[in-house]
Amino acid sequence: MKRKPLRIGLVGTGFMGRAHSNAYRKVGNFFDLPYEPVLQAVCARNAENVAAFAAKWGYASTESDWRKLVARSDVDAIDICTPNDTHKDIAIAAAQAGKIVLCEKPLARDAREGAAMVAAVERAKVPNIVWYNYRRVPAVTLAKQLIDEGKLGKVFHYRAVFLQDWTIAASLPQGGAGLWRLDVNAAGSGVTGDLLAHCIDTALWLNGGIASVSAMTETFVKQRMHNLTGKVEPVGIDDACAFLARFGNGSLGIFESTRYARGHKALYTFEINGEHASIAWDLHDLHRLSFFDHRDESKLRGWRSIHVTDGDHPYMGKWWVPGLQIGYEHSFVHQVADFLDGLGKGVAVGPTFAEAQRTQVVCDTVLESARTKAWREVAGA
Ligand code: SOE
Repeated sequence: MKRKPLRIGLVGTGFMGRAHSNAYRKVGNFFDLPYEPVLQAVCARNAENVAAFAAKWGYASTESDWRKLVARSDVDAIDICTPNDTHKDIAIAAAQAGKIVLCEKPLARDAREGAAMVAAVERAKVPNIVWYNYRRVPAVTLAKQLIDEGKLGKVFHYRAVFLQDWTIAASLPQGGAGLWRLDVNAAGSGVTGDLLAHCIDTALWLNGGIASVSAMTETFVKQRMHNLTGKVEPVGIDDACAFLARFGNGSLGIFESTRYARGHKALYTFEINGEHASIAWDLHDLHRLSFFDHRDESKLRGWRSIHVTDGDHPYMGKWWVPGLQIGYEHSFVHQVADFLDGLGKGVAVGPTFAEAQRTQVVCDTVLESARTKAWREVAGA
């Protein structure tokens, strides 16, 4: 298949800038697609850093002002990998310039910003997507297939946690490169927007809409030195959040996230219990899906650990040979592959901005419930 070039303009050179660049570079080697990403330009404020990043990843040019990048006629798509407080302005400007927009999660700091971004891409009719990458871990995509095939039957319970331990030290500052997730002005919220947003995106995808929530949050370290002001300032983010949820399909949800679970670096797990079967997944063992089916012959009944590496498992036919596993970075490759495939067919590929906005609304409702100490209905659920 002759591939058309899709010229990428990347904004941001941090952890996600690397994850996305890696995906653009690899995708064409493994997937047959109508488009080939071209690393046209990368943008970041620090000229030295951006030049080093461009050299390392193979970008043809650099910019130090995202407005210049958005205005360039030799760029087709803007990929936003900068802190959350910059997503709205870049995405809206990119949409107004007629660019395809790819945005790192969460869509925005809150649902108000998210709504403006959805309106902009819909008004401009530009293809758009948000990088909720865990949907495209093959074991998670397999979970989706099993649920859609009705293997679980009626779902009763959805349980998800995302645990980390990297902010326990009270001496850790907030703000600036690497630590903007602790600064409420840059991030919008703490674990709710950063980690629970992943859990909520997966849950909405696998189990449908959330109707109402009851939440509690805590900020364990109340003030931290701010890297940008040099002063000790109040901490405005939630360090931990737990919430109960009622799904539209009648099932009950429990979600928990914290950056204070000593020993856990990125423990994202979920378990879903249905009338016939249950499934469970663990990011630390991401190529396995646990499955229990009550309809199995009773003497053989038990939890199976499916090694999701066979040619007929989602995405796996494109990689090595059965039994050989892939990892975290491949979820980003899969997202690019699906997006480019959709672009060729003229169909939207999720999570679109509009879909990611539903996660944003749940996050806002969770924080509102915690603030008011009351159950809250999720608007538009
Ligand atoms: C936070 O530490 C973080 O990097 C999130 O921002 C990512 O979205 C998550 O996938 C891993 O943890």
